[in-house]
Amino acid sequence: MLLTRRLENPDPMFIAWSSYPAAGMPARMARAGFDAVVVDMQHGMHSESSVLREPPEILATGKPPILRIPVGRNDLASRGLDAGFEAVIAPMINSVEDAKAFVAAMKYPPIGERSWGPAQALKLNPEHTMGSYFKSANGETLAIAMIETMRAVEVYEDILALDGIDGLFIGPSDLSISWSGGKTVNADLPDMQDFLAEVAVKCAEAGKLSAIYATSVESVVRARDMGFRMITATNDDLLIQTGADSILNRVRV
Ligand code: 3PY
Ligand code: MG
Repeated sequence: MLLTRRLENPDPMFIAWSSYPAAGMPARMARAGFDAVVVDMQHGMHSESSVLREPPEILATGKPPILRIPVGRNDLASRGLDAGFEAVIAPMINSVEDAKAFVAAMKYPPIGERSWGPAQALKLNPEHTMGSYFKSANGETLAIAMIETMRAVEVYEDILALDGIDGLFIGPSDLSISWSGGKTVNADLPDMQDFLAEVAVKCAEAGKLSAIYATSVESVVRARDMGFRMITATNDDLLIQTGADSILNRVRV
């Protein structure tokens, strides 16, 4: 599948994030050059029906589709894989128990309890028969756990070590709220930076994916230099605003 093949290349992936369920827009961002597109059901405005139509459109651009589910909605994780998403990001994985429940939905036995029925995924990956998809799906579709609270910071190495967890994704805004004891929300909080660099190293040592959400070009560069393999470079909302600002600031006197 596209994502596991792309990850054989050590260059970091700079990905886009889709919040608006506008027909054609996630694929448009993929065509703009990003290495993958995340369709966001946690804070984005996507619904179940808008999300499920995205995998064929994004895959048609040659880029992998990734889904972020709402907190605890592991039913949507396996449904997303059945629809052809190649990875699922689960927010607020705060304990090994949370991670195990996520893995159960994402992986076929013996690792998990994913139920059989990858109807659209099979059609989107014609190289697979039912048998070969069943054999390879656990390795080719990625379960990515978000680390974004102090509870998660305390146990993140145990979550990372769990069979079936393929990578960690840092949510720096939520993490900053928890890190500061609820005093601030600041995705660039200086106190967190050593921890973020440590996560990138631990993931590399474990042979698993390190990923992070970045909110500016500066924070993308910082994450890249820390060694993160997958970095959210922008989202649809920010793309429109930065495009508008760069035009309007030049033409308005
Ligand atoms: C966070 O920064 O908390 C996120 O979840 C990014 O999407
Ligand atoms: Mg978050």
